[in-house]
Amino acid sequence: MSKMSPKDYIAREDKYGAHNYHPLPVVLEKGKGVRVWDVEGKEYFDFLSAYSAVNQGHCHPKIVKALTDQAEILTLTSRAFYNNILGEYEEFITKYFGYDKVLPMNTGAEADETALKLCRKWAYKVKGIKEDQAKIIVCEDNFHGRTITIVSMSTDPDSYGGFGPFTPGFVKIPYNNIEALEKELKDPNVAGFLLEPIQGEAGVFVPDEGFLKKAYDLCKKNNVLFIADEVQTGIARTGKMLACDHEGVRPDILILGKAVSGGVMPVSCVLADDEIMLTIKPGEHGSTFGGNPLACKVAIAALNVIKDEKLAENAEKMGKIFRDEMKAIKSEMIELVRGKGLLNAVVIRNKPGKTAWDVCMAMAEKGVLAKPTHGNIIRFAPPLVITEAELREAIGRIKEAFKQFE
Ligand code: IF1
Repeated sequence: MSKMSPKDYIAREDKYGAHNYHPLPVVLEKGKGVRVWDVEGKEYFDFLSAYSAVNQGHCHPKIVKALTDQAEILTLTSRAFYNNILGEYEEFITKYFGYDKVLPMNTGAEADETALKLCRKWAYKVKGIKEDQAKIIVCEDNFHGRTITIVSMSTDPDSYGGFGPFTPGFVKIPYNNIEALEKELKDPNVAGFLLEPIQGEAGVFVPDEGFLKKAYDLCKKNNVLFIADEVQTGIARTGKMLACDHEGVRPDILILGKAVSGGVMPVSCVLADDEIMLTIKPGEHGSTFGGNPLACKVAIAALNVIKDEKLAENAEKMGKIFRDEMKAIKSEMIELVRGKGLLNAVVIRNKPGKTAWDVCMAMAEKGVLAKPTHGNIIRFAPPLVITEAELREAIGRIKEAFKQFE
């Protein structure tokens, strides 16, 4: 059969795969560092990083080596037995983030679900809320994953529509609204407050300076757990190891995923201290692959890369350059530029033929990959290993793409 064209790859996925995504018509086959190549050999700068899972860059040699070395020794035992790697990882990651214990899972959604279960258990076993009465406060425009319970917390019809009936026990408040939080915290049945320190999917909403600290202090005052979903904002993406670090806030429950593995395989986890973590007893929670030896070795390597290569500092530095350069673009299409570290977004004034999608298609043509969210917001999140030269090269291509619409 002659070499397949991009259209052939797309048609095959369309025929045999569920239609739960609408990807940009780009067919990738290779990735290295900040670059990816399509099946025709065209090179792109990856400015999505698989939604911040590839912070360390595509196929980082140290992470891939950890994978291939362990893959030839032992990949999975299940938790029915002990193994020689899980404890090494548990000690490593709890010391890395400063918590008593870790509960290893695989996807971000599973980690969020785990956090919800821990919060409810803590409510009944420690805070003393009556069984089945625990409430968890969440924010409007949140994104925490795609399970039924998680979409029960969502305010986005695309996320929850047609998937009812929903899990009860969630109270929704506007994001970045201390007064609304203070009001709901008066309810003695509230056990936790779950939030993204920056709302990624909603379009990189950065809350007001001081919001996280005020929210944390209010939760402490009301004996409510502050639960941070850092699946997307964590692992150095926003210029600090965790987005909560910008305000010196230490979440009671910390949820991590994505770049914990550098995008090499699904690895997620929940970190908490003993009072919370030990409310779950043997047999009350688990996962076939959670904490498997392969994932443990990959995660250790991936997290070492973050510190060894000072990727938080680089994200901080490159992010400032990126936002300054984007703000300097004179285009009536650009409504505003916002973000922190290398999690940034450009809000587009959509007009027919001049939408965020059109800009993303034009950027792809120029060799920069990004994708719109909510129709008019383009999220820019390159791997944190990007050098200033690479960043400026990519910015030049982005500017050219915008120029096409003048
Ligand atoms: C999709 C969004 C990003 C997340 C936060 C938990 C999860 C995610 C803060 C769940 C996952 C992914 C999921 C993917 C697209 C992407 C996404 F647009 F959906 F929201 F990044 F912004 N908490 N986000 O961002 O982690 O189970 O996927 O491992 O579902 O389309 P997961």
